[in-house]
Amino acid sequence: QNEMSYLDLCKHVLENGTKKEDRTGTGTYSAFGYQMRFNLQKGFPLLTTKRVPFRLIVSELLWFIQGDTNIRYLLQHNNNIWNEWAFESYINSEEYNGPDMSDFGRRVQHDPEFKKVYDKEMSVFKQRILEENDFSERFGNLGSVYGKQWRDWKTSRGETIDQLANVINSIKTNPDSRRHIVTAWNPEDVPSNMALPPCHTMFQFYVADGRLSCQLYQRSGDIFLGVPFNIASYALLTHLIAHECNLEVGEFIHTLGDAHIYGNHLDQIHIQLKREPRTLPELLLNQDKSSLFDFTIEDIHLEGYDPHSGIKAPVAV
Ligand code: UFP
Repeated sequence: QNEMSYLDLCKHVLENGTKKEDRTGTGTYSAFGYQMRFNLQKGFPLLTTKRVPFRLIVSELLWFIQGDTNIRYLLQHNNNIWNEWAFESYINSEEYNGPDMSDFGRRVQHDPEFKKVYDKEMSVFKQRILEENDFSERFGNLGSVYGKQWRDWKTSRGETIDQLANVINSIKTNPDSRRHIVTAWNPEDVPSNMALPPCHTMFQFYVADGRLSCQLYQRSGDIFLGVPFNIASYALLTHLIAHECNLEVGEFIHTLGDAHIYGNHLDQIHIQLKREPRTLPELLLNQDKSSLFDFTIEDIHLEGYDPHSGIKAPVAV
């Protein structure tokens, strides 16, 4: 069962993880270097031991694939996962003259009065991103995040490289190549131009027996909140590229650097580990489209997703 490899990761870190302080001040249990394998022929690896919001994964991935770095598209699809990063640059700009929002990520979790003020400012911010072109250009853009590095990597000579189109081309024309790589880690852009230095730093494709496999190296993984998203996102990317290249799907191999469980996610992980995994869903892609660059949200469906209920947990910021 594919889901066991995720549940085994949770157990591994609970049993062998070291107590480690981290950037966010939350504290983690962490292990270094771990690998999970998901056979994509045996169902789509969206966890069933808790509900994972697939529509957010789809819109975020299509946003990356389009090379888009502006949160407007995400907001148009009711996806709020990148809002805080854009909001941060707005409140630090001269344009912002509302109430003090410093350290908002932590304060919203502990101060209900502040949360009300924050929610109001955030909702005004979102509205303006959606409605005002000029505002959205200035404050909706996250800079050198995944979409930029995948599709529009700037070279020192001022040219750009479309890594994603190139890798698809090389899979089609030279499947045996050992160089099917896309990297998001651009040392020149880390950390100054980036809202968040990329967590999924690079991935490689591999073709054998008519099947496309993908391996991701993720430098840092929040096992409870981030990793379930990351697994599904790369599984979906592998399906989309296999579809375009007329290949079957093979495996998704997920290699983690610092694999950590935050101290305030322990109860949640224990609840999840008591649950029995169910049959994985199947992914259905619109067969009338071939290129992943033409795919929209409506072209991607899941069938048979019947998970246990979602489990809430605070995000470390
Ligand atoms: N994180 C993930 N997956 C992601 C993402 C972030 O697990 O796709 F964008 C987590 C990992 C870590 C935090 O807990 O976010 C990033 O912090 P740092 O840059 O200090 O590793």
